Amino acid sequence: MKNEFEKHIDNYLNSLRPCMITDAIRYAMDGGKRFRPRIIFSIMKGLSLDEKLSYDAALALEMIQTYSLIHDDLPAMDNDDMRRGKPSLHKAFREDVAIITGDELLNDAFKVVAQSSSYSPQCKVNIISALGKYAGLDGMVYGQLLDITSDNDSITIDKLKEIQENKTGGLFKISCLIPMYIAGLDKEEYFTNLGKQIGYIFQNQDDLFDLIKSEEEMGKLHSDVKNNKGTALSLYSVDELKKVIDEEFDELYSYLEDAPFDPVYLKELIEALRNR
Ligand code: GRG
Repeated sequence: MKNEFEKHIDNYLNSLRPCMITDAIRYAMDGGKRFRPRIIFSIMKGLSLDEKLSYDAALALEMIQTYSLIHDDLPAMDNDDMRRGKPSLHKAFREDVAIITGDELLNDAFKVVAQSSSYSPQCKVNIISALGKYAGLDGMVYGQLLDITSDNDSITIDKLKEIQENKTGGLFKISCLIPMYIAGLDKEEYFTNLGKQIGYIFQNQDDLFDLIKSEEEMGKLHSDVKNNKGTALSLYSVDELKKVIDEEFDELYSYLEDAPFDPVYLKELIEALRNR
């Protein structure tokens, strides 16, 4: 049975104009792990807030996550044929349709927050600004630029961390900031650093799994080597990278000791991340 957030996504999908783009959005949104929304819900619980209040912002973030994957899979980017365990959008539909479906998801993400009845005007401005900032040139888009212009031979640890903080950490920063805005807290630095740290771990794990897990388990093809991408495995052996990831988890746990919310729910999610 679908959980409440999945039903919220369905309600959004059912509100869209029936056309090929809507079919493509429905196809692309299906099958994600919803890890970024789940971070939001864990922090909401830790702040003793009803997680439903965050659903529109979480939906917007998941829409931006989905657009980024659609565009990342395009022939001009990673050229991946599989995503979320099925043919990537440009394979299942058409390349031109995939491009504008990504565009539409990005546009509509801002509209979903702007039209939400869950947030005060100031809270909407804060959430929309964070989405624009950290999914854009102060986050994911900048990270993607660094990523597509880096290669296996020229990557350094500093460059790798900069890519991870922006490309992957950008959306995790938003996950952590959304509950902060909803709660009306003023702790931007704490929540941004929390998202950054989760981003490092998530991306290092992704690079590791790209090598050691099967394509079936990953739900996508192993394209980093094919594309001569600079990844953590350009710099570390598998065992070294596992150690780096363990140290990053330790740092995350010690950071959570100063959390301005009850971290018990986020820790549960982080444990699931550790054991995935
Ligand atoms: C900015 C034009 C433009 C395109 C965006 C940033 C980007 C391109 C793509 C990101 C692709 C990527 C592999 C990012 C690293 C983070 C990562 C591992 C994403 C996959 O996230 P999961 O595993 O995926 O949470 P699901 O499908 O579960 O949502």
